[in-house]
Amino acid sequence: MLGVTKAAGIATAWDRYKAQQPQCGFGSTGLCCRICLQGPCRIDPFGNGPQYGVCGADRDTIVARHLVRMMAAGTAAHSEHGRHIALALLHVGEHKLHDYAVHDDEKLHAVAARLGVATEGREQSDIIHELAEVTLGDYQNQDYDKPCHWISSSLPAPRLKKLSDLGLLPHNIDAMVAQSMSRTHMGCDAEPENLILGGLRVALADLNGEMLATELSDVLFGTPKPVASVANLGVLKRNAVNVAVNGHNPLLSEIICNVAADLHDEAVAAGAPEGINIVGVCCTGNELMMRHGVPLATNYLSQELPIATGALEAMIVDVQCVMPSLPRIAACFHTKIITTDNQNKITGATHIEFEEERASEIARQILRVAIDNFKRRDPKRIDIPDEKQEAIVGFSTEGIVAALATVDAADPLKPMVDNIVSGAIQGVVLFAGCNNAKIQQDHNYLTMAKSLAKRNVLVVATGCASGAFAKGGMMTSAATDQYCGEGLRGVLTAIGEAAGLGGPLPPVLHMGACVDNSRAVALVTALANKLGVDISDLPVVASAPEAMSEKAMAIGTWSVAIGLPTHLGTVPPVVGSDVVTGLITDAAKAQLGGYFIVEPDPEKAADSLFDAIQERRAGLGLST
Ligand code: XCC
Ligand code: SF4
Repeated sequence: MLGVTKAAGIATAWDRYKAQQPQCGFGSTGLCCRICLQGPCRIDPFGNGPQYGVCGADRDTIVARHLVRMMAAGTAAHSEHGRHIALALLHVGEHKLHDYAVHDDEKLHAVAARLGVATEGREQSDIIHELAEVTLGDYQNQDYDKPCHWISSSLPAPRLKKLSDLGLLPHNIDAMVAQSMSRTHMGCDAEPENLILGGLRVALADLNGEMLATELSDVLFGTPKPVASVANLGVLKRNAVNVAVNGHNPLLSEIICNVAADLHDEAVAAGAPEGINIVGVCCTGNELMMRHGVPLATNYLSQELPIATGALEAMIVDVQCVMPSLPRIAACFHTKIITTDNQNKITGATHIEFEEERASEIARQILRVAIDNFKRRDPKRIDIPDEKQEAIVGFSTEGIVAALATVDAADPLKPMVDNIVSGAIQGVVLFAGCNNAKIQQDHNYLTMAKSLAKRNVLVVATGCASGAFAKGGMMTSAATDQYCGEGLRGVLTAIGEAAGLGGPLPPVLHMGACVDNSRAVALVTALANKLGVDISDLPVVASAPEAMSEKAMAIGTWSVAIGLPTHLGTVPPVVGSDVVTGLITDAAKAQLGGYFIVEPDPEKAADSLFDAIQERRAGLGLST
């Protein structure tokens, strides 16, 4: 597709990245401060020029403050998404929303029990109402010593104790975001260590927000279980009205899927014999792919390219990671970009405000814009690449446990634990995070996962990592035979057969969108509890080899806080301060067990993660 855009003289993210070179060295190292109007102040990294900003802030303060602000922004993003879902649940409980209902009563009961909401003999609407109120309490509690409900009912006891002893358990998501902004205001917290502790606390609030967003979405829309899907641009159809959903929040996209079938005849009447074809982009795409097998067109970095096929009638966007360039690209084709959230508009897009109270009606209105747009297609410009990759997806924690239960119904986690102990599975790596224009799209993911799978490391993935692996053919049974070491292949084959998947489990398990990193936490928590150890003892590591967003900084930081060695393949803006770099690596390891590993080279990064897994295995007295 880049050939198409190039021939048409259309600039994409890659062209804009090139035009940005060379990028500013002060910004890259974190040594530029724009926090007050006396700035911007820059610290000379080589020690020759100025070493203090106008106010006297030094390199360590400046780097730490900006890092904390990134974490706060990431936390705000996930937690707003979570609040949106929690409010929807509250309103379902109040019988105000007629287009939504509980789709997973079992999950509702499980979550309610965990959070201390009584269920015995109660109406479902009462349970969800109280569950929503308890959840919203995590945005409202003013007692600093009372930690948020979700996190404190979800992590293993030794980890909670450690975080509590260090004063890191968040009490209120909104307050944590506000405090992060407040302490990093000009003339406030200047001590790098104290700032980073604040950063850890806000990042743990991010985890709390992710947990509630994920699990309440499961209550409303169903908990994912393994399902077959397809990925890459070939999922667009010449003979259908193609509609892409892009962003993160499933509240709208779920309804779009529900009503698409109702409008089938209208699409046919408009000239599209195959009706409406919904495809996903980024994490909205992951949400629909996980729950319903909806095809995924692409992940973050190539989100402009579905437009260049000339066959996309509309791209409906909600929040986060939506490129503001989309309407400019769309103007060169017939595609309509439709924004739907009043806090997330883009110049040049059509805005159709989404309201949960009128969800189906608005979803139909939006789809009719797409149907009506079908006639504006230019048949001569249609160019859909013949690239399509099958993928088995939908491995929520419950989905994984259910697959394991086919091997041992009485004790589902036992086969996994036994295989980790025997060394057939050396460990587990969670791939999360984004694409980044600084890296060839998906390259680090595929390189690292292949390298680790060969060494018998089980891979789970979320967010744009999932998109990379789905497109890259790592979510098929065939990939297990092709890429896994003998031990891992044996285990995945046995489970796949027992679970009736018709072949081995794939080497990479799709756990969902970026908010669904909380699913991976649930999985490692279950493993830690089963073994009676802390998360920091497990041979489990995390990696964001193509990290880009502020959300990825928040996720990476809580991953460190819960005890995981966490790799970043892009260099965060911290290298201007040895003190801050030391805090998030060596000091974090000593205090929390988790720490950052920054390594742009994917082969070397895979080696470092494998070493970290071996260190953990040795710590547990397991064979290495
Ligand atoms: Fe965004 Fe979730 Fe990153 Fe992808 S992975 S670029 S945050 S869409 Ni979460
Ligand atoms: Fe400069 Fe200090 Fe203002 Fe930052 S806060 S811009 S270092 S004067």
